[in-house]
Amino acid sequence: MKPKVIVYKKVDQSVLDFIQKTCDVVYFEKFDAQNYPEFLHELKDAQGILGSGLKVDKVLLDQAPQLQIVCNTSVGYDNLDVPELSERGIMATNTPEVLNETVADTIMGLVLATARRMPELDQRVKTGQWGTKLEESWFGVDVHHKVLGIIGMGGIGSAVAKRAHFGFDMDILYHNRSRNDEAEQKYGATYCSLEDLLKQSDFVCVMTPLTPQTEKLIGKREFEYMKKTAIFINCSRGRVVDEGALIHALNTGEIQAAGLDVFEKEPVDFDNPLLSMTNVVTLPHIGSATYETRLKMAMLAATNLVVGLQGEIPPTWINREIQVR
Ligand code: 8YV
Repeated sequence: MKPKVIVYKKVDQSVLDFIQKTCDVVYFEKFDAQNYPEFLHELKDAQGILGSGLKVDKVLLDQAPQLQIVCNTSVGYDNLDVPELSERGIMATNTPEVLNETVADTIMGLVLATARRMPELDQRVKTGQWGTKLEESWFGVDVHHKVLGIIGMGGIGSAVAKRAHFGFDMDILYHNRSRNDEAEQKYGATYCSLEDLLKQSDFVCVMTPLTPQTEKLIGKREFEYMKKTAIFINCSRGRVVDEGALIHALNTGEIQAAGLDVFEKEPVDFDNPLLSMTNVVTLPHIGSATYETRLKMAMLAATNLVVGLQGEIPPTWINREIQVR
């Protein structure tokens, strides 16, 4: 008998076909509060689940006695209670690496958009404000030859460093749990303390995963350390930053601008003060959201699922140390 799995995120038909070769699939193309009870019902005898964003914790796992594997279609897995999964002998997998270059493109996009004020000026052009003389008050600041501070030099951080070094002649500072020799050698990145990075960088990019150690890593004191001309970029998780402190720093001119793909609460509330600031460029958490990369992520998650349920080693298995169920 084929194992039963739940796919609770829209995936390409090719991904679904691949999973269906070896599994019985219950597919929630649109997963929301309305069909959540149905999902819980199906979970009772499911051996695997695949999707993203779902909080997989003790409460949910109590309703999934047959579960053997949880496959996130994302690199971040702050939605998973990994110790609880490990305790129960359930495999957890994510989709690292395949999205590095795409997220790095998004980050460089935010760097350029904030520095050159592109969305703001786009609006000015479209609303007929472009007079015969270009106002100096519409000028931006250079990106090339500036100092880029990268907090979290993993795969995505390295892909950003590569772009910044070769494409923009930027000097790269980084702070990370451990030294990244490759980034130092290939992109001339210099390791430094968080405080030094914040004090010296023209652009500060946060790329750490959200963990208990990184929650609100960037708060009041960290914004105070930054240059008044600093541009702050966050494409990791909203909760890595104290959003109140960010709003305060922007309001008081402690920093110059921000480019944000992520927020404390998503979708961000329409009355969030960040949305009415012209020096803040916002995106709806689209870091990895290209057709090509999302397909690669879904296929990697599907491979983890299929391989894991066949008793083999999933390629990107998070809790490898466990005794599987
Ligand atoms: C996705 C992400 O937006 O991979 C991550 O951690 O944040 C993004 O790539 C998200 O998880 C939806 O798949």
